[in-house]
Amino acid sequence: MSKVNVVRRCFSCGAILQSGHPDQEGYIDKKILAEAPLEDILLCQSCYRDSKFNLTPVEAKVDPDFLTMLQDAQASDALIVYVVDLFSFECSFIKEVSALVSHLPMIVIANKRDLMPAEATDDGLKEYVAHRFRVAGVPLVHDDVFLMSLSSLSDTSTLAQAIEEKRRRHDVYIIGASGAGKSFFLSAYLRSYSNNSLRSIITATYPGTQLRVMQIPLDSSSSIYDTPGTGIENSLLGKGDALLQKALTPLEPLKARKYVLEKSQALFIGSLARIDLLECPAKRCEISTYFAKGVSLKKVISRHMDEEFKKSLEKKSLKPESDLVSSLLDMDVFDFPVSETNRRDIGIAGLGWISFEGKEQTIRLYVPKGIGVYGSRTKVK
Ligand SMILES: Nc1nc2c(ncn2[C@@H]2O[C@H](COP(=O)(O)OP(=O)(O)OP(=O)(O)O)[C@@H](O)[C@H]2O)c(=O)[nH]1
Ligand SMILES: [Mg+2]
Repeated sequence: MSKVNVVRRCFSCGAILQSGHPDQEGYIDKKILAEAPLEDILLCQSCYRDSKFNLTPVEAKVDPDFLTMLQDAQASDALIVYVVDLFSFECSFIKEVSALVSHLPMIVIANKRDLMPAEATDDGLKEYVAHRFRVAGVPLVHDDVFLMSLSSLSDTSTLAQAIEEKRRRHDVYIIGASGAGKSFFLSAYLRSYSNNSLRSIITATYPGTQLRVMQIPLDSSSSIYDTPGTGIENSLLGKGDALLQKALTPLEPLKARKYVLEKSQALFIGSLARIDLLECPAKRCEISTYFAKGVSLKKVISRHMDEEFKKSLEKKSLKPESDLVSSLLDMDVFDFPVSETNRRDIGIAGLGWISFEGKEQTIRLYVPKGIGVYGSRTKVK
């Protein structure tokens, strides 16, 4: 048989890659096309320039009105009560928001404690949350973090007292990503609230913006504001239909499902995501995975991983499946070269995370386009 050349396609747009015509579809630098190993993912120059690939994990967008409101909070030296969801933690961070609130007094409510695995400790979780805020530029300490399970009628009196002390008679803004638990907090807070002002609780448009906020008077001149949640369009919990949301939302404490991966092996996460162990100098990598029960996981050993993934999508064998992903072209790809040697997490916004000992691995993550990913120190020690 005569020689056959493999035709390579752009991973993002599918165009056949070529180096002869820079003005035509599928153009890529000659050297890259000639020298890139066959298993490497390649992008044509146009897709690469469009930043469709692997540049920075996506952050949620923020409504400019929200920033206007936070400027008010800043001007009045208000207390920020920042509600975060411990399960879907990553959506909480938006650079512009962190920048505006970083110098304000702050209390963080780390909600949905009930969903954390049995091995998670209160101290470990508080330290994790404080650390992640510090990395985002907000100087938070362990004692500013309150762990709560607000959907189970928690006692919020200690929290209410901390808010009262820390606000120094200034306004209070409850902020956080959509679905983090702000309204649940407010309901709990209102159970022991008494209105000592002459003003009523109102829901109104915040001055100078289109935002609808609930304003609860605290005294004659200050109030607490329940503000609209910031966007979670970079989270799987902000995408897809109700069935998908149901499958992804844990209803009970997460239980670690453990796997051992060797170099070039992969873990398929439902029909939504995939983790490949590209490099592993220590030969094997033990990982604990934390996903809702309804998310099927499958360890895959194959020389043709893309083919296997395609077959798995076609067979719809792994749950949940979603029309967000019908082929690899619907996915963003991120590589995590792990240089740290402590216990690490790599996670996918709204889906869950894996945890492992850092040992110079390189981990490749495939996620639906537009979904945020992160790597950090571990949440559960
Ligand atoms: N497991 C668990 N779920 C919770 C907890 N608190 C709230 N939820 C769930 O999280 C969802 C969102 O809670 P909300 O209080 O409405 O969230 P929010 O921050 O006000 O959301 P937006 O108003 O959209 O910004 C609800 O479906 C609750 O059932 C909790 O402590 N544990
Ligand atoms: Mg709400």
